[in-house]
Amino acid sequence: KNDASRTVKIVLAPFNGGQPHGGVDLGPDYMLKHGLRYQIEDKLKWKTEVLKPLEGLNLENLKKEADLKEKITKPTIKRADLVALANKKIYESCRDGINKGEFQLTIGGDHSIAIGSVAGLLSRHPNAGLIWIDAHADINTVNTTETGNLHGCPVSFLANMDRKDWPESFKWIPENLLATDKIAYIGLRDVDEAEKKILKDNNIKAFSMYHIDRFGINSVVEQAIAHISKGDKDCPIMVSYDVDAIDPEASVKCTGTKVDFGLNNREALFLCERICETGNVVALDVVEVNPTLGADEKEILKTVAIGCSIVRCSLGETLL
Ligand code: NNH
Ligand code: MN
Ligand code: MN
Ligand code: MN
Repeated sequence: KNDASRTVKIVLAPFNGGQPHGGVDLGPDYMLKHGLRYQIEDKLKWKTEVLKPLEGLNLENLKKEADLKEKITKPTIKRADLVALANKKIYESCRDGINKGEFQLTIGGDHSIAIGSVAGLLSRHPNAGLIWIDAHADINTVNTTETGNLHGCPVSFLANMDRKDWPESFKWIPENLLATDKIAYIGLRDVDEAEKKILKDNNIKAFSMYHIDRFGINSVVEQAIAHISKGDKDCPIMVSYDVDAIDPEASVKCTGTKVDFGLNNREALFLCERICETGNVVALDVVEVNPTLGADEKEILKTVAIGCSIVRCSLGETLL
């Protein structure tokens, strides 16, 4: 919390295999080049250390091999073994390379990397609640996905849904990891029919853009925190932040699946500020920054900059 020895472990997850676009693997590079590490150390006075769980893997080669094979086999989920392998590395790195008092910051990469980051965080904080900020629910199972893109499925793996139908390569994921009543969504506006049924059947707390308009962002975040904390004022909180939650016109044009009418810039950062203010936030993912999808430098800079702002606000920059 307000401890002088606080350290951010920055986990780099430059992985793009969970969706069709190249370039989202450049998210970590761009955010670091934008000065993220300096901002955290110099402005916010946290120590930083960088972990690179994917360093040994030739991801582009592995992806090519998988795609070549899948041209013939046409599986319902794409590059499953590759996504499973990368996430196992991220999981192990988060589990073994980070101490309980340290802040886990994972920079993606596409949102499939949250399988590893959330599983890793829960290995240290099994009672943590998860706030998933996204235009999408990312809770398709291996059986419901329409696209086969695994960045649309991480929550179903974390919550152990349809486990019997998982490829063997995902079975490293612990079984009783995340209860569905420890999840709250904020920002939803493009949810598949099957996902709506999953949310409903499991009674999962989900705040869409409608709820933000109806109740305001302050009430929504308060309700989300209360829901996942279940009366424990010290309940650890993890935030998994997909930048496509933010409105494309407001700032986020460089992301693979833009959806109109999202969070404005203040709502986007207020969420981080308020969650930080609880003193309980232990981990953050920032995912789906894709610098190659910008029309010009200005668009790229805007997306990368708000990605960095999400981190700083989550670490307390704007709290007086
Ligand atoms: N629901 C869709 C799918 O399963 C879209 C997911 N895309 C995302 N998620 N960007 O955050 O493929
Ligand atoms: Mn997502
Ligand atoms: Mn999304
Ligand atoms: Mn859709």
